[in-house]
Amino acid sequence: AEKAKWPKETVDLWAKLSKKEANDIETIQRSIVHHVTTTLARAAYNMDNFSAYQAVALSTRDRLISRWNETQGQLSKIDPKRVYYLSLEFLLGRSMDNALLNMGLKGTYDKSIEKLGFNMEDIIESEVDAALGNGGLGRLAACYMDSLATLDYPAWGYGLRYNYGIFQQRIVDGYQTEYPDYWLNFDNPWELARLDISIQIGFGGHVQTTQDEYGVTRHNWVPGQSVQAIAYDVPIPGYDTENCNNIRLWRSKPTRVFDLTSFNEGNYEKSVEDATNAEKITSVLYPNDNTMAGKELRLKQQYFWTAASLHDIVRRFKKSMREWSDFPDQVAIQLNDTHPTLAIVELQRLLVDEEMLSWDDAWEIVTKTFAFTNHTVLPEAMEKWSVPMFEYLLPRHLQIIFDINLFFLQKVEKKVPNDRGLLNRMSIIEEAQPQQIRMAHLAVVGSHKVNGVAALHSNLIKTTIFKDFVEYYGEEKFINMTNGVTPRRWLHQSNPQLSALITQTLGNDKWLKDLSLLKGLAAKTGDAAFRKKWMTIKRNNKVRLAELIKERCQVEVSPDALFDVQVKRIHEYKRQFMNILSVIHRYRTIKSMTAAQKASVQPRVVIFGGKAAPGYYIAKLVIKLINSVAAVVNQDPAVGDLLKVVFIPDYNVSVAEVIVPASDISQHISTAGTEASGTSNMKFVLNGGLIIGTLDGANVEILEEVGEDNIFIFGCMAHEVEDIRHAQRYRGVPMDPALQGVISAIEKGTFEDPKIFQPLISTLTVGKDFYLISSDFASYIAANQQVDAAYKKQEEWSKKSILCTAHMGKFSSDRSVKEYADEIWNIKPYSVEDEGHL
Ligand code: T68
Repeated sequence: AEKAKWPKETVDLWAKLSKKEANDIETIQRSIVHHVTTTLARAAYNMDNFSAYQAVALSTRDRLISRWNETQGQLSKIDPKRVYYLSLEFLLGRSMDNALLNMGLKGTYDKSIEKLGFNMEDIIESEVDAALGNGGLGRLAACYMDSLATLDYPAWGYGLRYNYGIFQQRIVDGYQTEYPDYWLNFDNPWELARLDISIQIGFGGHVQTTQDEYGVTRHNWVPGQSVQAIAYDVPIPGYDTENCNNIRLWRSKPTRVFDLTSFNEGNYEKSVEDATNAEKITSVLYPNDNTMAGKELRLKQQYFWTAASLHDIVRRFKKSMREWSDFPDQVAIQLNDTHPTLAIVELQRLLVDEEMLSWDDAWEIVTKTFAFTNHTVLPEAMEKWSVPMFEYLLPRHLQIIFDINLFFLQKVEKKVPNDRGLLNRMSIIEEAQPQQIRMAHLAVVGSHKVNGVAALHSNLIKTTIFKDFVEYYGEEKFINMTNGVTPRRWLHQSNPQLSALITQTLGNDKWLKDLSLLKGLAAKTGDAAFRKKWMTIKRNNKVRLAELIKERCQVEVSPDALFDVQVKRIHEYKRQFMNILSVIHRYRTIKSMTAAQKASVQPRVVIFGGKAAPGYYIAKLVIKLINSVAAVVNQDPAVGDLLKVVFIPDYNVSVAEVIVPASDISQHISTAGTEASGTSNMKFVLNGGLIIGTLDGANVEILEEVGEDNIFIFGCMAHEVEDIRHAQRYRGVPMDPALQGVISAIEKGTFEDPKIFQPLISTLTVGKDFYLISSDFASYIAANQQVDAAYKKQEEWSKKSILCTAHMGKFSSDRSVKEYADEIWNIKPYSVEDEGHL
């Protein structure tokens, strides 16, 4: 029906009925009960916490979707330049609490629910995490979406709707075991299925080459199979704004057309098999972080997702009837790592093969549109695809990549003649057997800006993996965008007491949208009453974490001990191994003490958490070692409360929300130069936790902000690493004696059968210790002793804690996102008006 053709009374009726629902307690209660009795078909007498959660979630969802609809409606009229954030991972965690807080409805809902006989804190626990990510990269995307919405930027995320998120981790006999995370089991109220939005995606087949009427060679890709992409939209509400952005996640479905071909040929089984294969594409998130799996299905995921997203973006652009040359003025696309790099090739293909633009015109549009974020320098994480496999799946795209490479290398040759070595190093194609496509090179060549994620990392990539490219393109293309985290989730939501104290102290809650205002807290370090409140809140958060530890690990820990936390993916470069080795050292030291000496030991609870990639043998052994050490230490009467060790199973976003506010000290101890940024370091310090860390990633900038009195730094620096490795390999460096003692203890069987840990210990033997545990060990132990000593002076410690929070303004993702908007995307905020109706 067209509005223009309707009689006035129909138009008025629609206007009247599409008024937004009011947000008073009674209206909210009605909407909850309405969902209980209709959507859920339940009654008050057969409600439990889970159904209460469902009803409240559905009521929240109604309000979210109204905002989403209003925002998207207004935006499509205005049609401003938008940014599209392409990420294979969005690690959102739970949505309900966050949505209510961001929409300003938490208080009203709390009261509404209480009167209906339920408690908000309890029902929140019924929500499963949306765990569509591995770690930092996926969580960063989620924080950026929160900031983009809060700052009123017109932004969409594009990703995949995996049926299975990151696996669930259980610990069996000390070992990690993996279980599928079928998070959609109980329906997902935080998405909106757009069954009307479906896009055909091709694979395989061949390329037809023809001459057009002007004698120009035209290429036409004829795919051999196709699947459908169905859109699912996830509304992302901003904080303290009506604006509500969108993450569009694609789900794969069989195409009916192709089913029918097989079906009509009488090949029913084949048509069912094709259908199952189509569904497989978005079935599972690959569980690796900082490593490249190289599986065909992963490449299919990448193409499926980038093709669907680009098709959608191009369709939206075409509605505006603008010239193609305006495309980069309407569209900015950010590539979250190399995973979406095929989007560059797909846009070039659409423009040249389907829209008939010249190669050069198309390429100019492409390179003005894309920008690329690099998250790692680890060689094992660099994406490469074998040419034969690629050709089989995407024959036309391979031709385009070879052409991009040819034209690029011709320009390099022109600028720097006769340097075969240079051409080899810079080529998008690696001359291996078989040839490999280097996705990072393709991403650099196809983008106008390349950024690292912390100052140190951004400098490092300019002198290592992208050195030749910096010389060719010039410095301006390679910039730094230091990561950030959203203070809404990582302080306001996860640490409500601290948030309230800060708001009370600063006189208002403006700091939640301008985190630099936290510096106002620095003046309060001299106020003993304030310090007391500050530390009481920390202790309350530690009590909450102690309860979680009791429940999940069956270990009692004292909230008066120093809580020492290392939670992150388990990876050799992050050196959880070094941490547990230092714990063994601590254990041995305590065991050797007299009762009098023990009296002066600072009690410590060492808390680990994190998942290892299922195929990463050494990382899984580290988990086993931690659990074996915990088993011995925790029941040793000679140690008692002086040392406890726990491994919290199934670390995820919602567990992090309990852990982060409760830490006294957290560990960010990667070998210098290996952790691109880290983002949990920012979250811990924001919550008044100090950190012990190396001069790596964003630790360097955190040190700059909080000052050296409020952070514990140790270990070698990034520029020293190569020399140390060289010396170890060729000169032989004796192992640190303390470390030698620890290894002997393991080898003597202090913690289970030492044979189990032999492969782990071998990673340390001289010449192999790639992550420099041995050379950093002594300074690590010393730094930990400084932590103990500092923690004993509680008054001083409370001042440090306050100053930490006070100096974290820089690390808001609002700051990061604004820098991206100004320096890369060239987009402006657009404020949605609350029109009160749709
Ligand atoms: C992380 N990378 C960096 N990768 O390790 C971390 N990898 O230093 C940084 O703070 C964070 O990105 C945000 O910039 C990852 O998390 C992955 O998870 C990943 C996933 C798939 C393939 C490779």
